[in-house]
Amino acid sequence: MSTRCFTMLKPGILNRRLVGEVISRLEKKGLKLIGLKLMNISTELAQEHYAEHKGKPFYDPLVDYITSGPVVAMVWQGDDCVTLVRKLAGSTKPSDAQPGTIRGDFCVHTSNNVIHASDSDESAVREINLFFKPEELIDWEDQAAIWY
Ligand code: 3AN
Repeated sequence: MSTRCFTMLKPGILNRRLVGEVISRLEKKGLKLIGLKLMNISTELAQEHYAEHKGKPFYDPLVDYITSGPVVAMVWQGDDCVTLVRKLAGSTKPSDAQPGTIRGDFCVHTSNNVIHASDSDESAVREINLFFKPEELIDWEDQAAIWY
């Protein structure tokens, strides 16, 4: 079933000029990009996005990190999209992330693990609504859909 995943490239990806590399991995997998924007996140939005982690020791540093520079916010769509994006992203802890995954290849510290991906279809809906207006999403007709 076609589902959506909110995905965010954190500031470290921009600092290190890896935006194209990471988008390319998601695109080549066969997922469909239906929303994309470069944005500065307000502290309020960052806190809301990570509300489930409020009170944990890494919460404030995490909010500081993702508001430290622009992020690339995206919505990807496809069959089992959340599962596929999270597989490509790799484990939360970079030392557990397999080589070949985004976190396995591009980061060392859990606190700066370079990419966010929704962890369920329900989270995806919540996060997409936080970051995108409905008119910012374009569910374009996929002429190559037979491949995906
Ligand atoms: P994921 O992003 O893989 O779904 P979550 O939801 O547990 O993982 O954590 C959200 C974010 O919080 C992670 N991407 C990471 O940046 C940060 N984080 C999680 N656990 C830790 C930790 N133990 N120490 C530092 N930062 C953490």
